[in-house]
Amino acid sequence: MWTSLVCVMLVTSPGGASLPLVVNTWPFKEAAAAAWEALQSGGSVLDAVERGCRRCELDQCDGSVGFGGSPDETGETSLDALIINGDTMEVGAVADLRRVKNAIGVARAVMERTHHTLLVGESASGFAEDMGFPAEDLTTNTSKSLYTRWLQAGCQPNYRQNVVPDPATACGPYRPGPARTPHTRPPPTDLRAHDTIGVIAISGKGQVAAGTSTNGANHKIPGRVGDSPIAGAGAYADSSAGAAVATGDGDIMMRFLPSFLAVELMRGGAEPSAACTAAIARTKRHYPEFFGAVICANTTGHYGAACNKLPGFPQFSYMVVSTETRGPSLHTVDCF
Ligand code: SD4
Repeated sequence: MWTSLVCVMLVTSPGGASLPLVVNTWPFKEAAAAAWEALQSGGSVLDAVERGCRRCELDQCDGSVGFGGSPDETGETSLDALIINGDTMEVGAVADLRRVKNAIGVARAVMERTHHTLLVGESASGFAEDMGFPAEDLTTNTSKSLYTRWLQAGCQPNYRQNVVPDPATACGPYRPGPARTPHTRPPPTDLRAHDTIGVIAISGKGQVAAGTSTNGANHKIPGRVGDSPIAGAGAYADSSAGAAVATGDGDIMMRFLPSFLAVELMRGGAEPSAACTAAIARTKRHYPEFFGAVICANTTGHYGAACNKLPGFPQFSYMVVSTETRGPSLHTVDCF
């Protein structure tokens, strides 16, 4: 990932104000460029969000987006994605999508070709195929070898607790264990396994859209859905305020709707950096060691980000594109 960044301008100062604007999570420069190009060629903010997320799905950004990453307990990759139109408050999302690579495209089809908001699992795949998305195997040599190594390591790490056999040492199948004790084991900490693409696009007229795409958490239990396809959790957008997108440990973050919270704070007048900080602080109050970051932008073109400081995660990087940046620019924020 880092080798692709050598040509990227590094900016550490807080965000200026310029519209149109694209902001996305992590140093995913090609995604930023794709979203910006969509806007520059006359596309809508939804097109920009879709193109940015799609770029990462095709590039398999960090192995955390698109096919061939984050195999579940059975070795299969499944995808979560969401798109939200901040003008109309229409939302489309898919979760636990299987055998279809273009998760953000399917999310947009849910938004534009149904009256629903979220489709999941095999039925979402069936919908996608009906809408013309090809069914393909999402497994790659990389995901196969990740899965094989996990099996050889006794299925470690995993997301089970209070079951037998002891999930800290053994593979399943698991049965319910003795009386439930909350948080008996810490969740797996694999910072590299959490690099969801989240894109915010704001037009020159202040139209706002946001979206996400991810293959979720490595070695998740089949059926697990993260924060990314949940409106208000993984992303939120409202053209009367702004947008926010989240990345990190979705099992924790989705409990606090950080993207919704940040947008509501911006609506109340908070600067984007302050809104993001408050969203992280809310989660941190309950889970001081959660892994996560939020990026925020408002309708005047200001932007910012915040992240929870952990060993190995002192700073968070994100991309910004506007007419002022002369191409995708890499920004960093110190976590707190
Ligand atoms: C999830 N939040 O499924 C996603 C994963 C991620 O950056 O990386 N987000 O929990």
